Amino acid sequence: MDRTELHHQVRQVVDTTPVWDLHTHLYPPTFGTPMAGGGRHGADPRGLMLWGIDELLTYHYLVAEVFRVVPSRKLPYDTFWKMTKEDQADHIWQHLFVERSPVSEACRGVLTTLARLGLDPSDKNLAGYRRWFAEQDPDKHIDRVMEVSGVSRITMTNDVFDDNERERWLADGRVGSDPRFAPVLRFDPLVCDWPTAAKKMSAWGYETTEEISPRCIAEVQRFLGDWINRIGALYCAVSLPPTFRYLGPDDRQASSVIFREAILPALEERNLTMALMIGVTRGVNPRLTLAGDALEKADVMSVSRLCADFPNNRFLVTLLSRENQHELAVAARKFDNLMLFGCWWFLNNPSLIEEMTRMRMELLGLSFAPQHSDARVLEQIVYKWAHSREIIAKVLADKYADIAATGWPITEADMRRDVQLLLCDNFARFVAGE
Ligand code: FIX
Ligand code: ZN
Repeated sequence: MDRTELHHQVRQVVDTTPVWDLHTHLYPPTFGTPMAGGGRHGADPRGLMLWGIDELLTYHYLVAEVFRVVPSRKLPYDTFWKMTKEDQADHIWQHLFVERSPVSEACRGVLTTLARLGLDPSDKNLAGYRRWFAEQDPDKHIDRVMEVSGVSRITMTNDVFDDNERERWLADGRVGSDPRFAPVLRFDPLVCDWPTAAKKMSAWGYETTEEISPRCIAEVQRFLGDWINRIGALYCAVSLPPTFRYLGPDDRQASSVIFREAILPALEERNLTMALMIGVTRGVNPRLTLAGDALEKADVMSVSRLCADFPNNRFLVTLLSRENQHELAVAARKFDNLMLFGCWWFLNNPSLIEEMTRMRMELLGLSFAPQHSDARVLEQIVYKWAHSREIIAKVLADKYADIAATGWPITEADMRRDVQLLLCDNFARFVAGE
């Protein structure tokens, strides 16, 4: 088989293997949706299920990009935020798609998504797209979008410190029972801002105080147990700043004490994985809200120390800075309780996905989870997976060609087995503790 044929065959296998999307910010309609659509769910302005053309266009990646071309000295941040969602979407469409070519990855993503949903991306008028989305029943639309993107399961991010989300779980625990969506317990303030977390938990009936006493630790464990059970968490997750350090057994920083004495023992007891997403500097430009976060390099040695000091815990790890990726891949060679995942956020660009996937495969073989979508708007899974599948297939085909050149045979069954590991089973088996 020549390289072109091999590439074609790998592409076919990658395109037809269902993905378990292991980190998203998506929700089923039970969490409410601001745009009702043609189905049985009424509009809920604070609803968490985001979908449709206006949400796609006002994705925070595109908000950051539109302020590059219409700066805040022309359209002040406050004025933009006071506009309706439709007006914001019109503004972004006009300036990023109509007045210049939409070549950035986030812009291209909107076009791929429209095209794969069967819409005509050359239609420069938003009215037609709006009509089409408004006719969709959100529940059935999820099935269609999952089918088009080849995603078999979506993993949520369920932030227990977000009142909007928390209250929905407390009102009716069945909000999370849609089998298409796996719940994940997220609790950043517990590690990043202990005083605030302690105050909130105490208001919710847990005996937590700013000073971390043994009683406090027991109460954090009770809190975690209650919420893990309530939502049926698949794993737990935090996003941490680049300044995060774990210095070992004598480290008295609040974040380290909470990890060492409360979180990790609670997760070990329940055989649950801890996901660490490290490197985000929140609110570098707070006037951009969600779009105002940036990144810096993280400390890989802290990840290694956690893996070494807690051999009975499992860590899913992704880092935000490109500069950290080589060190992290080497760390994963040292610890079997460390699973690398995804090309996170600012790394989710074709050039960087290719570089990272190639390097990871060279250092780790097939033992990593190459991508997650991080989608915030349902239909984004279409483009995020279409674009990443293309790159994963390209890298894998090159690697197969290299080993085939030695005389090692590669069958289609081998390809299917390998791609299944990359797109689903490495993650599934890791969180299952297999
Ligand atoms: O902390 C996170 O999970 C981040 O992925 C998000 O909060 C971030 O805003 C995002 O959407 C990145 O893609
Ligand atoms: Zn995320």
